[in-house]
Amino acid sequence: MSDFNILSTEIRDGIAVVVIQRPEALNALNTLFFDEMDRLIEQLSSNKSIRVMLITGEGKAYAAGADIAEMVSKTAEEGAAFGRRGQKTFRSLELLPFPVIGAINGFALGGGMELAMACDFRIASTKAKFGQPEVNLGLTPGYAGTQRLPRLVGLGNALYLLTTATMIDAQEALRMGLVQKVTEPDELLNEAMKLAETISQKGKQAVEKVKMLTHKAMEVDLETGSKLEAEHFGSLFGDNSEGREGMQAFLEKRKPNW
Ligand code: CO8
Repeated sequence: MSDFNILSTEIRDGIAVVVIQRPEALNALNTLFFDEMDRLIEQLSSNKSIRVMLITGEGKAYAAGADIAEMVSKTAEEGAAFGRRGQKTFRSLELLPFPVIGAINGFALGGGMELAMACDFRIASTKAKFGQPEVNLGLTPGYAGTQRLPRLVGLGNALYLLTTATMIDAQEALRMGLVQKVTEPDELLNEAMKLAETISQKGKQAVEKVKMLTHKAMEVDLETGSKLEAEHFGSLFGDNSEGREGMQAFLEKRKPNW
């Protein structure tokens, strides 16, 4: 993956650690970022050894938004296309079979916060700052921020953040449920790696199914989602199945051999 300019990726024991490296522009998300992220998602989705992905940023930002310099002169059609392009990338990220953890090191603003929200869950450093400042620029979010934010923090919190452009710190983000854990800055990557390692020791198919089913819960009614859960639950049983080995290992007081 050496032909990437903005994204550096290292794969260790099934954990892909991705760092956004454009610190001179606070990791602002430009076309090159989306090109590279699309290619990376394609590569990682076909790599069967990956169990978890982590995304963090270099420097004082996770990502300070879409690249304003690149957006400023766009026409209405170009603006809509730019938004759709980013939405597609973030949706592909969300649809990766394995969990994606956002390790939020600094500013996660606008498109940067939308990237964080497209991760499955988030851990933040005490230096992290979150916000959707688009209305300051006379814009709405364009990468599905208006859609994911209320799902994560509820309608009132979402509208408070979206209409006032208030920037919140990690503790406030924790209180709202936007992030799941807060750490000291120099502990962020260690903590994120620990979570990734914890997940990578579980049944791989079970984790992938849990991810898919839990996302479905946001999209379908209870009955439909429950039916789907029963089918996938059942698919983990039987000879040579992951579930059979996991349950057998419990009964034999040993670690599962997955
Ligand atoms: N785009 C382009 N460049 C940026 C961005 C950005 N989003 N953010 C920071 N930079 C650049 C600055 O221009 C500056 O460059 P230079 O050194 O060449 O002047 C460099 O990064 C460092 O930034 P600052 O000097 O401003 O750093 P400060 O520490 O003083 O301030 C802030 C940090 C508060 C984060 C400040 O940089 C800021 O307010 N940035 C903009 C935040 C913002 O408004 N983000 C939302 C952008 S809009 C968006 O994301 C919409 C997403 C959907 C798009 C859909 C398309 C249709």
